[in-house]
Amino acid sequence: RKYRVAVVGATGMVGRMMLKVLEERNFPISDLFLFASGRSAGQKLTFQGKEYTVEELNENSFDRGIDFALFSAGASVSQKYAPIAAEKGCTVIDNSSAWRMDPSVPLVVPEVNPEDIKWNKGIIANPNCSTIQAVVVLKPLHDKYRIKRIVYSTYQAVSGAGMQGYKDLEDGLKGEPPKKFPYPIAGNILPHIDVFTDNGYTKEEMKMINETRKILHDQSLRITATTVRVPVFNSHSESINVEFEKPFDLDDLRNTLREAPGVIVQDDPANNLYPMPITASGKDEVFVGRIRRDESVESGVNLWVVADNIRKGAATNAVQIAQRLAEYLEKE
Ligand code: A2P
Ligand code: 11C
Repeated sequence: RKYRVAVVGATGMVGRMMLKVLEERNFPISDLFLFASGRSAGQKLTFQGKEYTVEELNENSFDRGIDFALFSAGASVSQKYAPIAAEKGCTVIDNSSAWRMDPSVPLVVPEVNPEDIKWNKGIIANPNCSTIQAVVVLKPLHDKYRIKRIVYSTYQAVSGAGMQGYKDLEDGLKGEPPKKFPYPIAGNILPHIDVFTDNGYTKEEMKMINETRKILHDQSLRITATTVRVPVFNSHSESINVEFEKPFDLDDLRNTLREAPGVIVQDDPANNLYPMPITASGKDEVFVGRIRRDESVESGVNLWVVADNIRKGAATNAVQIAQRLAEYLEKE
C-alpha cells in the first residue's frame, strides 16, 4: 500500500534531505504534503520530478488523513504540533529533541532497537545525530563484551546547526562575521554545542549521555562526553573510548563490527585508510576505523567513528524508521 506523507520543516537542511532520501528509497507515497513556516509558504520544491508547494504549518495541517509525518523544524514546533498530528491518527517521526527523553516515546535507531517502534503511541523520536552514529557501532560491542564506560569526544560539522550554521562557515572563509555561532568558526573550534546546563556540560553532551542509555536500554552505563564544533561543512567525527566488562580479542572485535548492520570498517593504517568527513558525506552508513586497544585499562578500545550527520544522523534514520513502520503495518 501507499501512504500519505508529510514533511514538516521541508525547506530546512534536514527536511530537504528527508525528501531526497524518501525519493532515493522509493518510499511508497500516494500523496505528499510539505510544511514550513509562513516565510516559505508558496515556495516550490520538486519530488520525483513533480513540483509541490510548501504550506504554512498550522493546527489544521493534519486534518487530511496523513499517515506519517517527518518533523524537522525544531523542538518548539514539535512540542506543539506533534501531539496535534498524533491526535489525528498520524504517526510522527520527530527529529527534534522535544520528545526523546519522554518515557512514553520510543527513541529509535533501526539497526539498534527497531522493536521499540512497535510500542509507539503516535510519536517516535529520532535521536541526536552524534548519538545515532555512536550507538550503531556500540550496540554489537555491548551485546558481545558488555560496555562498562564510554568517553565521547566529538568533532561536529557546521551542517548540524542547520542552514545558518553552514552559512557561517562559508561566510567566515570570506572573512565575514558569524550569525549563528557565538564566535567565528572558520579557522577556529568551539567546545560548545547547544546551550550550557547547570552541571557545566552542554545540552549536546547531555543528549549523548542520556540518549545512549535509553537506546541501549541500560541506565547503568557510565558515560561522559565533550562535544566540539569544528570548521567542517558536513559529517560528524567522534573519538569513542570504550571500556568493557569482558575481555576481547581485537580481530574478533573488528570482525564483529564488519558484520554489524549499517557499519563499514575502514581500518588500514598502512595504507592511510581511516574514516573522514569528506568520504562519509553522501553515504548512509556509519564508518569506523583507528580501531586499537586502550592499553591503559584491562579491557578497552579506541574507535574513530564518522557519519553524514544530515543523512544517517537525521534524514536517513527518520526514513528508515518510516520504512520499518510500513513493514510492521503490512504484517498486521
Ligand atoms: P522556514 O524555511 O520557513 O524557516 P534549518 O534548521 O535548516 O534552518 O531548517 C529549519 C526548518 O524548520 C525550515 O524548514 C523552517 O522553515 C522550519 N521552521 C522553522 N520555524 C517553523 C515554524 N514555526 N513552523 C513551521 N516550520 C518552521
Ligand atoms: C548539532 N547535534 O550538530 C546538533 C544538531 O538535538 O537534534 C541536532 C540537535 C538535535 O548541532
